[in-house]
Amino acid sequence: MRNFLYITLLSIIVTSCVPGSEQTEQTKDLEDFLMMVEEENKKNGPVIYSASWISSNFITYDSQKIIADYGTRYTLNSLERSRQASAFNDLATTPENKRMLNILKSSFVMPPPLDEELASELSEITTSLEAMYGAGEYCYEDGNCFDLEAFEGIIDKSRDPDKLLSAWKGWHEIGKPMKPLYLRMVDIGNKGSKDLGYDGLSDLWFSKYDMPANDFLDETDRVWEEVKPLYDALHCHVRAKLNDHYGDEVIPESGPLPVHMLGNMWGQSWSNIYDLVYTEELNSNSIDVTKIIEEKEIDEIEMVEYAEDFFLSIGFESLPETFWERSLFVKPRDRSVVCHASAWNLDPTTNDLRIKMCIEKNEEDFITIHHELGHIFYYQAYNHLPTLFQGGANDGFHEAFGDLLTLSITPDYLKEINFISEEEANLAKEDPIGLLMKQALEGVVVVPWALMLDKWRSGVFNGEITQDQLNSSWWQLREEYQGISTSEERSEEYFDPGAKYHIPGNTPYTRYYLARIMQYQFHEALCNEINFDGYLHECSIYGNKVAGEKIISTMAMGESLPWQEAFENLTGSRKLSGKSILNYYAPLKEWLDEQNKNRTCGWN
Ligand code: X8Z
Ligand code: ZN
Repeated sequence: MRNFLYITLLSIIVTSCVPGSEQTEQTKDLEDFLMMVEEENKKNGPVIYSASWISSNFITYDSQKIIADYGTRYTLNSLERSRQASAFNDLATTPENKRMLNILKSSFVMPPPLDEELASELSEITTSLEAMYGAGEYCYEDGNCFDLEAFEGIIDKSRDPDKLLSAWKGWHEIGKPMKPLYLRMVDIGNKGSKDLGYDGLSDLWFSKYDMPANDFLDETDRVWEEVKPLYDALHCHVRAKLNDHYGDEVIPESGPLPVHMLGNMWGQSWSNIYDLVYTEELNSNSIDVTKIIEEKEIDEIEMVEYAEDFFLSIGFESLPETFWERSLFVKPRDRSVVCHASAWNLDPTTNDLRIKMCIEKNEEDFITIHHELGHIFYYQAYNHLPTLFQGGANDGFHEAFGDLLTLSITPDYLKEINFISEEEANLAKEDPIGLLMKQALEGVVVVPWALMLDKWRSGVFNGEITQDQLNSSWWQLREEYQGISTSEERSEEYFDPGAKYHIPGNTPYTRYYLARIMQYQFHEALCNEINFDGYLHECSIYGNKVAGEKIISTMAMGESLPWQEAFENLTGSRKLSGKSILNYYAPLKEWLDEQNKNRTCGWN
């Protein structure tokens, strides 16, 4: 529960000093205040973003020093503005003003108290954590060093259990030194959140959804209960097929799946083991986008151009020249950068938009590029709004639109952009199970992971997970939600959560859970809107201006209204639901149930 006492007291001070008849003067003060914030945001935002861009693109001693200092000053100023916003609380005369004040008070991720020393300590910690991940590498005794991309080269492709385990363990060494920093950061962040009137970081993080935090968390659990049978069926089938391939020694017939055998460092997407889990004869018809990219010699920038073209086809305006000039598309050979893909809105006034990504020429990154451009076109669609409303309807919306478009990368779409022939498209369509399996290994597999990650974080924030349980609780939750475990005991000496970008990077993760649920609700609603008749997985909105208009008008609302309004604009509903993802995968679920008929499923 939020603590309103601090805010109310300040409001009393302001209102009690001024006689009631001067209400309009106070309202004017509020308007002046919001105008001042707007001017300040326009001036300071681009500078802090530029500093941040440099520090992520060139991880050096100096760049980290500069960003830590800028970060401290920026945060202290934001805290001061938030304190002032609280004082105006009772004076907001319009829903817009109320919402702006609320955004000013709640848009922190890891706030320090309004104290220079603590703010500076926190800023140094968050900067170091991000740099430790970005510049992270593990060196073996023979002097050979591997960074994340090098380890992923093994994890994503190798089928040798020993090599896989060694690569997995190598990368996870990176977490160890993060642990004390992480704990101290949480300590300061909790203090800061309490000063802002929240119960702590967890309350701050989950109070951003236009409903009380507990109601929101109940909603996320309710939807997971809907989706879980689909995940369980997939898990059961994947385990059986991996067991067939590797034998009992590597993949036990029952129990959780070993994380290093799933074709992804975190076991959050299993599409790299598609060929092992879908061995039907028809799988020779499946489309290999990686192979097409290689054969057509499509380079990194051309991959981004294909994604841009999709957005343009549904009515978006093209990206500014500066996007192409200033983005980072290829991993530099000579320096450390934060390679984890991101999309930046550096200066809304000049439409300075960029992505930063170490693109690899494969299917996975082709999908991720669409994800990132979803952010970029969202920025472009709402940059006309006041700065305080320049955000997603909620953070899940911001993650959802790029993913939504990737559901439209159908065989017909690939034919349209000349990736495959008509004959190849028809052959692929003859095997809906193959197409859906490929999608599900990414789109369904990620769901419990995206839910559990912040369950862990929230437990750490509110003290339910204590310092001596950081790693064990992580693996307990991973087993409970995902049915995934490690093949060897991981003691508290390790800090395995630190090996996932969003933990040292302090990026909330529930947004991806929301996105992965909403993207199917959006897709189903748009396919109905355009009167598509057929399997949902064959529906593509490519080139469809009616669907595009729905998306653009929703994006253009930014954060100016409760997210339910934006949701209704797009889907006609105001509620999250797992029904659409179930509808999308219905043929696969039926097939999986048939495959699993004589198998024992589950992992407890
Ligand atoms: O972090 C991302 C994006 C940047 S917002 C690349 N994603 C999550 C992840 O990588 O874990 C997209 C899918 C989930
Ligand atoms: Zn994203």
